[in-house]
Amino acid sequence: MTDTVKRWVEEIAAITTPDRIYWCNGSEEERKQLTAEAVKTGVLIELNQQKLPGCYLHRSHPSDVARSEHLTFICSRRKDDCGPTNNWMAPAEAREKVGALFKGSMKGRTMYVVPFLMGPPGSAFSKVGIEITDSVYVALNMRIMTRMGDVALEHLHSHGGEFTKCLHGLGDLSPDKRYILHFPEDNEIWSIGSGYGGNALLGKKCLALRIASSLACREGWLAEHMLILGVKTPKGDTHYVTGAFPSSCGKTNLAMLVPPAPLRDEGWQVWTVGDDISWLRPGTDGRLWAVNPEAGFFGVVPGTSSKTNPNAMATIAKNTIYTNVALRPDGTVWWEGHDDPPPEHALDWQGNPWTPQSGTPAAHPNSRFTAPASQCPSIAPNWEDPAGVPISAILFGARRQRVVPLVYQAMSWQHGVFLGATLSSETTAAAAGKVGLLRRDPMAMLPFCGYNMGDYWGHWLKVGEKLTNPPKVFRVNWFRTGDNGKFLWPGFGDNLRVLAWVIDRCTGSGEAERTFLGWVPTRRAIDRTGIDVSDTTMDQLLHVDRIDWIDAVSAQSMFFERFGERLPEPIREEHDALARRVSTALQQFFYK
Ligand code: OXD
Ligand code: MN
Repeated sequence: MTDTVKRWVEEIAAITTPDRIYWCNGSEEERKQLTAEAVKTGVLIELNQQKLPGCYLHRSHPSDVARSEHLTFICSRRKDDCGPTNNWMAPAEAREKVGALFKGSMKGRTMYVVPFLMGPPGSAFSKVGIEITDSVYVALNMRIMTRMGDVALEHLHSHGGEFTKCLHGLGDLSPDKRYILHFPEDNEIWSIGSGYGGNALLGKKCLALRIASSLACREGWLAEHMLILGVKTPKGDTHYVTGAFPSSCGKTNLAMLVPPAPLRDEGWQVWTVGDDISWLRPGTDGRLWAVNPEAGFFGVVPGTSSKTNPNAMATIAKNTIYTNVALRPDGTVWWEGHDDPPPEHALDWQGNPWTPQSGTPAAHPNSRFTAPASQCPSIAPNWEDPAGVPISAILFGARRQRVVPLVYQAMSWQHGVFLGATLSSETTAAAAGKVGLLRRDPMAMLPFCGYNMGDYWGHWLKVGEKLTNPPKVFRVNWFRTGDNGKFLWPGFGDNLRVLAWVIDRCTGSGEAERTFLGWVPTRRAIDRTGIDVSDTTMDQLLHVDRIDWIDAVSAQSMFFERFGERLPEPIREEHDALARRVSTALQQFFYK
């Protein structure tokens, strides 16, 4: 271990004054010991080991169940570098205010030192972090979500000794003393007052997205909130696709997609590479290459079943930490949308007696599973390839009941960046706050971009300049509803039908019509064999409405205005061009 790591740990121990310091090595022996400790102290509840081997349940504090975006700050030296979509705190103020909360905060507790590697061992993509935490739950989750322990220290030695300092403390868990701070110029993260995944497992959102996006901008790559999957076509070639969707919009389900029977019989197959984060670099061949920096899945539980995601069900059948689900009398777990009907009696996510008549959810809507990626039946054989996988297509997707068609293709990389920049979605339970409101979520990175979002779009454009063979870019929306409020598209496995069109477009076929939005599939371009989607429904799914888009374009203007000078000119041009196309389409409608 380097002296820098040792010195930093000593420095933090002097401030937080733990009773014990424990260095995690990542061994199986250690997992057993930490798990036993967590069970003894009530942090974990052992589940039925016959039915769910290696599985445990954790109940969080009831006020600590989702990411706290309003308490998340970017502490860049200049406020402008943080941009209008992030909360900013001056670094000196942050260190003073939050430093005071860390003082003596680990007294009577154990401080765990968790070295971790994001990305495959030996890969040029990979980065090392060291998390100091007083939560055994965090240490055990980090063991699943990252390559933890000696493997990280070995990478540190052989790759120049640079690492992200990640300091986490539970504090007293009160929301008014909760802060998640990022110091991009110092490669450092401080988080106190929350044990929730996205706030506390610092390798994930804090390092792999906020800090990494800022490093990536300096180093010429991209850190994105994207799943990665591979699609093998009946011809036998495999195409890799990434998809940026806001939290709780189905990234895990799409990444683990099981082909519907008629497509499976034709020879289609889907491989999972990652379900949440992707790090992308231009390759020497002019293509964009991606790795999944994580080693596990921290997925949303409710709605997961053998019908919606059989691969996830198989993945979470063992060695899984469940957080905030319901506990059945036989020591197994249950949640809304589970294969089994509601149990007659259970303990809800807070440990209170629950029956179907209780009128409250048994599992928290943002309850989660933490499970090793290697357990996923569809995990790609090359998911840990240090070189990554070459990307053919990028999808930007979100929840939109109206306005946005099932799928359309951008006309160029620049137009694709504009599609990402204008992504908006109805809010979900993954972040604290109201569910179902429309919010702008560029590239699904609104809560995760570690610097000025205007500069971030500029960086996307620059990366595009390095690609002689860039991925094609698409906007998708599985969530369009009809007049009766029901989803028009079956979704889940049938999304492969849309992916098949996407791949056709990447390989030079696939019927499409040019509209003012971009290339929209013709009614018959998406295979509907074996599903009950009529021509009329397909027309509704693909409909591009001129009046709706007048409103959409003016909402985009208001959003872009917030960036002032930092809005890249090409994005402004794309927006003006869309406005012109919509207005021409409208004139054609009135005067035809
Ligand atoms: C997540 C999130 O946990 O996006 O992946 O909230
Ligand atoms: Mn996510």
